[in-house]
Amino acid sequence: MPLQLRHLEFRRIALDLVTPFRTSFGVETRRDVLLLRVETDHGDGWGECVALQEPRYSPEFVDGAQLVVRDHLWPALTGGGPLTAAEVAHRLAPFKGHQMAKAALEMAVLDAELRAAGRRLHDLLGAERERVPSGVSVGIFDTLDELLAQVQGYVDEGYARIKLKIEPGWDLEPVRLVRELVGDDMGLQVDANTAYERSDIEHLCRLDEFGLLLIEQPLPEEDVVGHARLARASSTPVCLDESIVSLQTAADAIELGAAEVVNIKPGRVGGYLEARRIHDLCVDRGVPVWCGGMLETGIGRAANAALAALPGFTLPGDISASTRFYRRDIVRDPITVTDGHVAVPTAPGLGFELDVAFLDEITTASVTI
Ligand code: OSB
Ligand code: MG
Repeated sequence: MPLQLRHLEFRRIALDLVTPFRTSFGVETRRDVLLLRVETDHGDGWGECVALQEPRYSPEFVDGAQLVVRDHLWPALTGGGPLTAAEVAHRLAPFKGHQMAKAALEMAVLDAELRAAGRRLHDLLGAERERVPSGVSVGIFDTLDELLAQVQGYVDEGYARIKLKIEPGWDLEPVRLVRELVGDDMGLQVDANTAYERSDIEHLCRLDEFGLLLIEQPLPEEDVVGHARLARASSTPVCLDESIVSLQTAADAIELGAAEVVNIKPGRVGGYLEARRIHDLCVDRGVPVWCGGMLETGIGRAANAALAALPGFTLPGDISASTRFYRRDIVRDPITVTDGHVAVPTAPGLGFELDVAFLDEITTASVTI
Protein backbone atom coordinates (compact mmCIF):
# COMPACT_ATOMS: atom_id res chain seq x y z
CA MET A 1 0.00 0.00 0.00
CA PRO A 2 1.72 3.22 -1.15
CA LEU A 3 2.15 6.03 1.37
CA GLN A 4 1.67 9.72 0.73
CA LEU A 5 4.63 11.50 2.33
CA ARG A 6 3.61 14.78 3.96
CA HIS A 7 6.35 16.16 6.18
CA LEU A 8 9.86 15.35 7.30
CA GLU A 9 11.30 16.21 10.69
CA PHE A 10 15.07 16.48 11.11
CA ARG A 11 15.75 15.72 14.75
CA ARG A 12 19.30 16.14 16.01
CA ILE A 13 20.23 14.62 19.36
CA ALA A 14 23.36 14.65 21.50
CA LEU A 15 24.31 11.38 23.19
CA ASP A 16 27.46 10.94 25.28
CA LEU A 17 29.35 7.67 24.94
CA VAL A 18 30.00 5.85 28.22
CA THR A 19 33.68 5.80 27.32
CA PRO A 20 35.63 7.28 24.40
CA PHE A 21 35.73 4.96 21.37
CA ARG A 22 39.08 5.22 19.59
CA THR A 23 39.72 3.79 16.15
CA SER A 24 42.46 4.28 13.58
CA PHE A 25 40.41 7.16 12.12
CA GLY A 26 39.59 9.12 15.27
CA VAL A 27 38.02 9.23 18.71
CA GLU A 28 34.28 9.41 19.35
CA THR A 29 33.23 10.76 22.72
CA ARG A 30 29.78 12.10 21.97
CA ARG A 31 27.37 11.33 19.16
CA ASP A 32 25.57 14.02 17.20
CA VAL A 33 22.85 11.85 15.65
CA LEU A 34 20.42 12.80 12.89
CA LEU A 35 17.03 11.14 13.17
CA LEU A 36 14.39 11.48 10.49
CA ARG A 37 10.65 11.30 11.18
CA VAL A 38 8.37 11.01 8.16
CA GLU A 39 4.74 11.97 8.46
CA THR A 40 2.54 10.05 6.02
CA ASP A 41 -1.18 9.62 5.40
CA HIS A 42 -0.85 6.28 7.26
CA GLY A 43 1.12 7.47 10.27
CA ASP A 44 4.73 8.26 11.16
CA GLY A 45 8.01 6.41 10.75
CA TRP A 46 11.51 7.00 12.13
CA GLY A 47 14.90 6.48 10.56
CA GLU A 48 18.41 6.92 11.94
CA CYS A 49 21.25 8.31 9.87
CA VAL A 50 24.53 6.59 10.77
CA ALA A 51 26.78 9.33 9.39
CA LEU A 52 29.32 10.42 11.99
CA GLN A 53 30.16 14.03 12.76
CA GLU A 54 33.25 14.10 10.57
CA PRO A 55 33.96 12.43 7.22
CA ARG A 56 36.74 10.20 8.58
CA TYR A 57 35.16 6.75 8.28
CA SER A 58 33.54 7.49 4.92
CA PRO A 59 32.86 10.65 2.88
CA GLU A 60 29.52 11.23 4.60
CA PHE A 61 29.05 13.38 7.72
CA VAL A 62 25.97 14.34 9.67
CA ASP A 63 25.59 17.98 8.58
CA GLY A 64 26.11 16.98 4.95
CA ALA A 65 23.55 14.21 5.26
CA GLN A 66 20.93 16.60 6.58
CA LEU A 67 21.63 19.06 3.77
CA VAL A 68 21.43 16.49 0.97
CA VAL A 69 18.19 15.08 2.34
CA ARG A 70 16.64 18.54 2.66
CA ASP A 71 17.71 19.98 -0.70
CA HIS A 72 17.86 16.92 -2.97
CA LEU A 73 16.55 13.60 -1.66
CA TRP A 74 13.32 14.66 0.04
CA PRO A 75 12.12 16.80 -2.90
CA ALA A 76 12.78 13.88 -5.27
CA LEU A 77 11.03 11.43 -2.99
CA THR A 78 7.91 13.51 -2.56
CA GLY A 79 7.83 14.77 -6.15
CA GLY A 80 6.54 11.54 -7.67
CA GLY A 81 3.37 10.90 -5.68
CA PRO A 82 2.65 8.11 -3.14
CA LEU A 83 5.25 5.37 -2.86
CA THR A 84 6.25 2.17 -1.07
CA ALA A 85 9.53 1.69 0.79
CA ALA A 86 10.67 -0.64 -1.99
CA GLU A 87 10.52 2.31 -4.42
CA VAL A 88 12.60 4.72 -2.32
CA ALA A 89 15.99 3.60 -3.62
CA HIS A 90 14.80 3.87 -7.22
CA ARG A 91 13.57 7.44 -6.76
CA LEU A 92 16.85 8.42 -5.10
CA ALA A 93 19.06 6.65 -7.63
CA PRO A 94 19.72 9.76 -9.78
CA PHE A 95 21.72 11.21 -6.86
CA LYS A 96 25.25 9.85 -6.59
CA GLY A 97 26.56 8.45 -3.33
CA HIS A 98 25.10 9.63 0.01
CA GLN A 99 24.18 6.08 0.96
CA MET A 100 23.76 6.89 4.65
CA ALA A 101 21.38 9.76 3.92
CA LYS A 102 19.40 7.56 1.51
CA ALA A 103 19.34 4.68 3.96
CA ALA A 104 17.93 6.90 6.72
CA LEU A 105 15.08 8.04 4.48
CA GLU A 106 14.29 4.52 3.31
CA MET A 107 14.35 3.40 6.92
CA ALA A 108 11.80 6.00 7.98
CA VAL A 109 9.46 5.05 5.12
CA LEU A 110 9.93 1.36 5.95
CA ASP A 111 9.09 2.02 9.60
CA ALA A 112 5.91 3.92 8.65
CA GLU A 113 4.85 1.30 6.11
CA LEU A 114 5.45 -1.63 8.44
CA ARG A 115 3.73 0.02 11.41
CA ALA A 116 0.71 0.84 9.25
CA ALA A 117 0.52 -2.80 8.20
CA GLY A 118 1.23 -4.17 11.70
CA ARG A 119 4.28 -6.03 10.34
CA ARG A 120 7.86 -6.45 11.53
CA LEU A 121 11.02 -5.66 9.55
CA HIS A 122 12.08 -9.19 10.49
CA ASP A 123 9.17 -10.62 8.44
CA LEU A 124 9.56 -8.24 5.53
CA LEU A 125 13.23 -9.20 5.17
CA GLY A 126 12.40 -12.90 5.43
CA ALA A 127 14.44 -13.48 8.58
CA GLU A 128 13.84 -16.66 10.53
CA ARG A 129 15.78 -16.62 13.78
CA GLU A 130 14.44 -14.76 16.81
CA ARG A 131 17.86 -14.19 18.41
CA VAL A 132 21.30 -13.52 17.02
CA PRO A 133 24.79 -13.89 18.47
CA SER A 134 26.24 -10.64 19.74
CA GLY A 135 29.77 -9.38 19.21
CA VAL A 136 31.44 -6.33 20.69
CA SER A 137 33.81 -3.86 19.05
CA VAL A 138 36.70 -2.81 21.31
CA GLY A 139 38.60 0.41 20.71
CA ILE A 140 42.29 1.33 20.88
CA PHE A 141 43.71 2.26 24.29
CA ASP A 142 46.77 4.08 25.59
CA THR A 143 47.93 0.96 27.42
CA LEU A 144 47.63 -2.81 27.05
CA ASP A 145 46.41 -3.07 30.65
CA GLU A 146 43.41 -0.88 29.88
CA LEU A 147 42.63 -2.95 26.80
CA LEU A 148 42.79 -6.23 28.72
CA ALA A 149 40.58 -4.87 31.50
CA GLN A 150 37.95 -3.79 28.95
CA VAL A 151 38.06 -7.11 27.14
CA GLN A 152 37.72 -9.03 30.41
CA GLY A 153 34.63 -6.96 31.20
CA TYR A 154 33.04 -7.89 27.88
CA VAL A 155 33.93 -11.54 28.34
CA ASP A 156 32.20 -11.40 31.73
CA GLU A 157 29.12 -9.90 30.06
CA GLY A 158 28.99 -12.98 27.87
CA TYR A 159 29.71 -11.61 24.39
CA ALA A 160 29.99 -14.29 21.73
CA ARG A 161 32.94 -12.64 19.99
CA ILE A 162 35.42 -9.83 20.41
CA LYS A 163 36.57 -7.43 17.70
CA LEU A 164 39.71 -5.41 18.32
CA LYS A 165 40.41 -2.16 16.55
CA ILE A 166 43.99 -2.13 15.29
CA GLU A 167 46.38 0.29 13.61
CA PRO A 168 50.12 0.32 12.87
CA GLY A 169 51.84 0.07 16.25
CA TRP A 170 48.74 -1.45 17.90
CA ASP A 171 48.31 -4.88 16.35
CA LEU A 172 50.45 -7.98 17.05
CA GLU A 173 50.98 -7.40 20.76
CA PRO A 174 47.40 -6.46 21.69
CA VAL A 175 46.07 -9.39 19.65
CA ARG A 176 48.54 -11.82 21.22
CA LEU A 177 47.63 -10.74 24.76
CA VAL A 178 43.89 -10.72 24.13
CA ARG A 179 44.07 -14.20 22.56
CA GLU A 180 45.88 -15.40 25.68
CA LEU A 181 43.26 -13.77 27.89
CA VAL A 182 40.15 -15.07 26.13
CA GLY A 183 41.43 -18.52 25.15
CA ASP A 184 41.35 -20.32 21.82
CA ASP A 185 37.59 -20.96 21.78
CA MET A 186 36.52 -17.30 21.79
CA GLY A 187 35.77 -15.76 18.40
CA LEU A 188 38.30 -12.98 17.85
CA GLN A 189 38.70 -10.63 14.90
CA VAL A 190 40.39 -7.31 14.08
CA ASP A 191 39.38 -4.14 12.24
CA ALA A 192 41.92 -1.64 10.89
CA ASN A 193 39.56 0.86 9.20
CA THR A 194 41.95 1.30 6.24
CA ALA A 195 45.03 2.11 8.36
CA TYR A 196 47.56 -0.07 6.45
CA GLU A 197 49.20 -0.08 3.03
CA ARG A 198 50.04 -2.78 0.49
CA SER A 199 53.61 -2.74 1.78
CA ASP A 200 52.23 -4.00 5.13
CA ILE A 201 50.90 -7.27 3.69
CA GLU A 202 53.80 -9.32 5.05
CA HIS A 203 53.38 -7.74 8.46
CA LEU A 204 49.63 -8.41 8.47
CA CYS A 205 50.29 -12.08 7.70
CA ARG A 206 51.90 -12.32 11.13
CA LEU A 207 48.37 -12.13 12.55
CA ASP A 208 47.72 -15.58 11.07
CA GLU A 209 49.06 -17.37 14.13
CA PHE A 210 46.28 -16.00 16.36
CA GLY A 211 43.42 -17.92 14.77
CA LEU A 212 41.33 -14.86 13.94
CA LEU A 213 37.86 -15.14 12.43
CA LEU A 214 38.79 -12.40 9.98
CA ILE A 215 40.70 -9.18 9.36
CA GLU A 216 38.42 -6.29 8.45
CA GLN A 217 39.35 -3.59 5.94
CA PRO A 218 43.10 -3.22 6.54
CA LEU A 219 43.71 -1.30 3.28
CA PRO A 220 42.11 1.82 1.75
CA GLU A 221 38.56 1.46 0.50
CA GLU A 222 39.60 1.85 -3.15
CA ASP A 223 42.29 -0.84 -2.86
CA VAL A 224 40.27 -3.89 -3.76
CA VAL A 225 43.21 -5.49 -5.59
CA GLY A 226 45.43 -4.98 -2.52
CA HIS A 227 42.87 -6.83 -0.41
CA ALA A 228 42.84 -9.65 -2.96
CA ARG A 229 46.64 -9.89 -2.67
CA LEU A 230 46.41 -10.01 1.12
CA ALA A 231 43.70 -12.68 0.87
CA ARG A 232 46.04 -14.85 -1.21
CA ALA A 233 49.01 -14.29 1.10
CA SER A 234 47.25 -14.70 4.45
CA SER A 235 45.33 -17.58 6.02
CA THR A 236 43.16 -15.12 7.99
CA PRO A 237 39.97 -14.45 5.98
CA VAL A 238 39.87 -10.92 4.56
CA CYS A 239 36.63 -9.05 5.23
CA LEU A 240 35.62 -5.77 3.61
CA ASP A 241 33.68 -2.98 5.30
CA GLU A 242 34.41 0.49 3.81
CA SER A 243 34.94 -0.87 0.26
CA ILE A 244 31.43 -2.32 0.00
CA VAL A 245 29.04 0.50 -0.82
CA SER A 246 26.55 -1.36 -3.04
CA LEU A 247 25.51 -4.73 -4.44
CA GLN A 248 27.82 -4.10 -7.42
CA THR A 249 30.91 -3.40 -5.32
CA ALA A 250 30.17 -6.51 -3.25
CA ALA A 251 29.85 -8.68 -6.37
CA ASP A 252 33.05 -7.29 -7.86
CA ALA A 253 35.08 -7.64 -4.65
CA ILE A 254 33.97 -11.25 -4.30
CA GLU A 255 34.80 -11.99 -7.93
CA LEU A 256 38.26 -10.47 -7.49
CA GLY A 257 38.93 -12.58 -4.39
CA ALA A 258 39.13 -9.51 -2.15
CA ALA A 259 36.14 -10.32 0.08
CA GLU A 260 36.26 -13.73 1.72
CA VAL A 261 33.78 -12.34 4.26
CA VAL A 262 31.50 -9.30 3.95
CA ASN A 263 30.54 -6.86 6.69
CA ILE A 264 27.04 -5.61 5.82
CA LYS A 265 26.11 -2.19 7.18
CA PRO A 266 22.75 -0.94 5.89
CA GLY A 267 23.79 2.70 6.13
CA ARG A 268 26.94 2.16 4.09
CA VAL A 269 25.09 0.47 1.24
CA GLY A 270 22.06 2.77 1.00
CA GLY A 271 19.53 0.88 3.09
CA TYR A 272 18.16 -2.34 4.53
CA LEU A 273 16.74 -3.51 1.21
CA GLU A 274 20.11 -3.20 -0.56
CA ALA A 275 21.64 -4.91 2.48
CA ARG A 276 19.20 -7.79 1.93
CA ARG A 277 20.25 -8.04 -1.72
CA ILE A 278 23.93 -8.16 -0.72
CA HIS A 279 23.10 -10.88 1.79
CA ASP A 280 21.38 -12.90 -0.95
CA LEU A 281 24.34 -12.47 -3.29
CA CYS A 282 26.79 -13.59 -0.61
CA VAL A 283 24.68 -16.65 0.23
CA ASP A 284 24.66 -17.50 -3.49
CA ARG A 285 28.46 -17.11 -3.68
CA GLY A 286 29.10 -19.00 -0.43
CA VAL A 287 30.55 -15.91 1.28
CA PRO A 288 29.80 -15.55 5.02
CA VAL A 289 28.35 -12.21 6.13
CA TRP A 290 27.86 -10.44 9.43
CA CYS A 291 26.10 -7.25 10.45
CA GLY A 292 28.35 -4.29 11.19
CA GLY A 293 27.53 -1.40 13.52
CA MET A 294 27.84 2.38 13.45
CA LEU A 295 27.30 3.16 17.14
CA GLU A 296 23.56 3.23 16.45
CA THR A 297 20.93 4.17 19.00
CA GLY A 298 18.10 1.77 19.80
CA ILE A 299 16.44 2.64 16.48
CA GLY A 300 19.26 1.42 14.27
CA ARG A 301 20.21 -1.45 16.55
CA ALA A 302 16.63 -2.81 16.51
CA ALA A 303 16.67 -2.84 12.72
CA ASN A 304 20.16 -4.35 12.61
CA ALA A 305 19.06 -7.22 14.86
CA ALA A 306 16.22 -8.00 12.43
CA LEU A 307 18.61 -7.95 9.46
CA ALA A 308 21.17 -10.13 11.26
CA ALA A 309 18.47 -12.79 11.73
CA LEU A 310 18.67 -13.65 8.01
CA PRO A 311 20.22 -17.09 7.47
CA GLY A 312 23.41 -15.92 5.70
CA PHE A 313 24.55 -13.94 8.76
CA THR A 314 26.62 -16.84 10.05
CA LEU A 315 29.11 -14.75 12.04
CA PRO A 316 28.24 -12.69 15.16
CA GLY A 317 27.49 -9.05 14.34
CA ASP A 318 28.56 -5.79 15.98
CA ILE A 319 25.21 -5.73 17.76
CA SER A 320 26.28 -5.15 21.32
CA ALA A 321 24.07 -4.15 24.24
CA SER A 322 22.88 -0.56 24.28
CA THR A 323 24.91 -0.08 27.48
CA ARG A 324 28.13 -0.81 25.55
CA PHE A 325 28.00 2.75 24.23
CA TYR A 326 25.17 4.59 26.02
CA ARG A 327 24.15 5.13 29.61
CA ARG A 328 20.57 5.69 28.53
CA ASP A 329 19.08 4.91 25.13
CA ILE A 330 16.32 6.76 23.29
CA VAL A 331 14.12 3.66 23.19
CA ARG A 332 12.06 2.00 25.91
CA ASP A 333 13.37 -1.46 25.07
CA PRO A 334 17.13 -1.13 24.56
CA ILE A 335 19.08 -4.09 23.20
CA THR A 336 20.43 -6.37 25.93
CA VAL A 337 22.76 -9.35 25.71
CA THR A 338 21.76 -12.67 27.29
CA ASP A 339 23.88 -15.81 26.86
CA GLY A 340 25.84 -13.94 24.19
CA HIS A 341 22.70 -13.27 22.16
CA VAL A 342 20.43 -10.36 21.31
CA ALA A 343 16.68 -10.91 20.88
CA VAL A 344 15.14 -9.65 17.64
CA PRO A 345 12.48 -7.07 18.54
CA THR A 346 8.90 -8.26 18.14
CA ALA A 347 7.11 -4.89 17.82
CA PRO A 348 5.76 -3.78 14.42
CA GLY A 349 7.92 -1.51 12.26
CA LEU A 350 11.65 -1.50 12.89
CA GLY A 351 10.82 -2.86 16.33
CA PHE A 352 11.52 -0.06 18.82
CA GLU A 353 9.39 2.20 20.97
CA LEU A 354 10.78 5.68 21.56
CA ASP A 355 11.40 7.11 25.01
CA VAL A 356 9.88 10.41 23.93
CA ALA A 357 10.63 12.31 27.14
CA PHE A 358 14.33 11.44 27.01
CA LEU A 359 14.47 12.08 23.28
CA ASP A 360 13.07 15.57 23.82
CA GLU A 361 15.53 16.15 26.64
CA ILE A 362 18.58 15.46 24.44
CA THR A 363 17.26 17.14 21.30
CA THR A 364 19.61 19.85 20.09
CA ALA A 365 17.65 20.90 17.00
CA SER A 366 14.38 20.06 15.28
CA VAL A 367 13.30 21.31 11.86
CA THR A 368 10.23 20.12 9.95
CA ILE A 369 9.76 20.61 6.22
O1 OSB B 1 34.48 0.01 11.26
O2 OSB B 1 32.99 -1.23 12.10
C1 OSB B 1 33.53 -0.13 12.01
C2 OSB B 1 31.95 2.26 14.53
C3 OSB B 1 31.90 3.41 13.79
C4 OSB B 1 32.40 3.42 12.52
C5 OSB B 1 32.96 2.25 11.98
C6 OSB B 1 33.00 1.09 12.71
C7 OSB B 1 32.52 1.11 14.03
C8 OSB B 1 32.58 -0.03 14.93
C9 OSB B 1 31.56 -0.05 16.02
O3 OSB B 1 33.42 -0.88 14.90
C10 OSB B 1 30.63 -1.15 15.91
C11 OSB B 1 29.40 -0.96 16.74
O4 OSB B 1 28.57 -0.08 16.43
O5 OSB B 1 29.22 -1.70 17.70
MG1 MG C 1 34.79 -1.78 10.23
